[in-house]
Amino acid sequence: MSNLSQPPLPQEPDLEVVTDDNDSDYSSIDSEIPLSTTTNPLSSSNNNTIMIDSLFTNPPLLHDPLITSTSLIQDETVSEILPYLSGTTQDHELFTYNEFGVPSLRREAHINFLHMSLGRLPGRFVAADASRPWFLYWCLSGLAMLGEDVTKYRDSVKETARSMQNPTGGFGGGGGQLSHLATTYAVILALAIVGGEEGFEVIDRKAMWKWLGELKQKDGGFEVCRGGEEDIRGAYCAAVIITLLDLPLDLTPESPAYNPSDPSFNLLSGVADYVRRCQTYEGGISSSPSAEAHGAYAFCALGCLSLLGSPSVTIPSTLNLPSLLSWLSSRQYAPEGGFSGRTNKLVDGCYSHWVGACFPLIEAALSSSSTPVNDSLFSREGLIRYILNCCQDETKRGGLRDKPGKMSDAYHSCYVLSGLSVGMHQWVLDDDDDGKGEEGEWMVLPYLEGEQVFEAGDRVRAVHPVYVIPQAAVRGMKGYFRAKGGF
Ligand code: FPP
Ligand code: K
Ligand code: ZN
Repeated sequence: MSNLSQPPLPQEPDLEVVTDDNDSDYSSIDSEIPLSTTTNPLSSSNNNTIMIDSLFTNPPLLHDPLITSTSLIQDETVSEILPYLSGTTQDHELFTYNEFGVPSLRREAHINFLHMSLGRLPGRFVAADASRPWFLYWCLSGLAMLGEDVTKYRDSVKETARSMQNPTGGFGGGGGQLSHLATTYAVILALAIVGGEEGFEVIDRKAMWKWLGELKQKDGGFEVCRGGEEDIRGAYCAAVIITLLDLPLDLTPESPAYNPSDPSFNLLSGVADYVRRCQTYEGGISSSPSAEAHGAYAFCALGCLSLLGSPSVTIPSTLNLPSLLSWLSSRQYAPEGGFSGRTNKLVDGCYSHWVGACFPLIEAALSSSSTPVNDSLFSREGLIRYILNCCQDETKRGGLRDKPGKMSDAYHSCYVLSGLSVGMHQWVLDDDDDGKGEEGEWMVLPYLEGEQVFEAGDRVRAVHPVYVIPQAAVRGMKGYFRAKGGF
């Protein structure tokens, strides 16, 4: 069935075959899966061989004999994914494979998909869909990572933002909708990505500052909208908004967090304590104290802490770092190579970002000097294999997806590409903490240690490890509002 430009996988494993005594444990795994294709590129004299470590071509060596609906769906997922990882499914012209059995990035197809997804938006017109700001952000961020110039969207983003802003502060999901921290975060990031002072000037910073004060709670956290739930997304989005817009931190008496006997309590006070209370017994982070740990909230926690001060100070002093790192590491599965969002759940391409992007922040937390951590804390090869082999749409449609069998969408396109960028780069924080909650200078390099299983031309552009937009976009917006000063 294989019609690859590269030779097919060997029928017989040419090195050691790893088998398990108890074959019945694999009863639900498709028997067509190749047992082993381990080849060592250095010792291989056979250039007909595709080099894929057996870690990525075999079911897991350890298999819990307890069969549950959870274990069955996990087994099914593995048997569906293994042929993709071996490069034996995508057998048409849309994919070309290298000697590592990794297909190239379908850059043009993904670019077209994201432009199309943006094109379906009615630009300047008010829309009823509350996730419209998210679509703007996902598409623009994805296009930027793929190297596209998105400045042509300046006017439509500006007008869309204008239609979504409320005079009482913040942005709703569409005209007339209640302001929400998540939609406000997405609109501001979209404005930053396309850039341009006219767009920045749409933001009513004074109303934004007042509104954030109304959302701030005494326990340090933020409600996501007035009268809405308080969770760690709120804390991360608020920290992003405050720092990008260079807002003052003072609270006025209208804020539920205002304390006349402690006038120093401000917008960022108590945020770290709130984040601390979200770490669970598993080591991961939950949406709010006493909920289930999930990767999306781990990123919110680490991103938020990285904006409160130097991550080398704020992260270890707030969280149990060894147990968080253990939990994050447990999110990466083999043979899949990708990450799951929580314990006993399936891999999903979007966690390439939510979990993957935690690692540069953990690295920054671990390094007290600007010496890079050269040993990767996760398998970059596994992540890149999962993304390029399993998360690319296999039709003309383009776009990226959760896993084989799922449709591509803008959300997964954005976060799969962001995860790919994490896998391909190394971040170093030049940590010069001035104690004022200002971040140091993040510097990025291509990650060149170990095996490079992808083609050099497939490297995507890096995005800022905390704001998840291009670094130039962060500098542009921060610089503009810092120079402008007050309201
Ligand atoms: C579970 O979905 C997903 C969650 C519990 C969290 C989702 C939150 C985010 C993706 C982002 C939040 C961040 C910001 C900045 C707004 P599921 O049960 O469908 O998936 P699962 O089985 O993989 O857990
Ligand atoms: K999911
Ligand atoms: Zn997903």
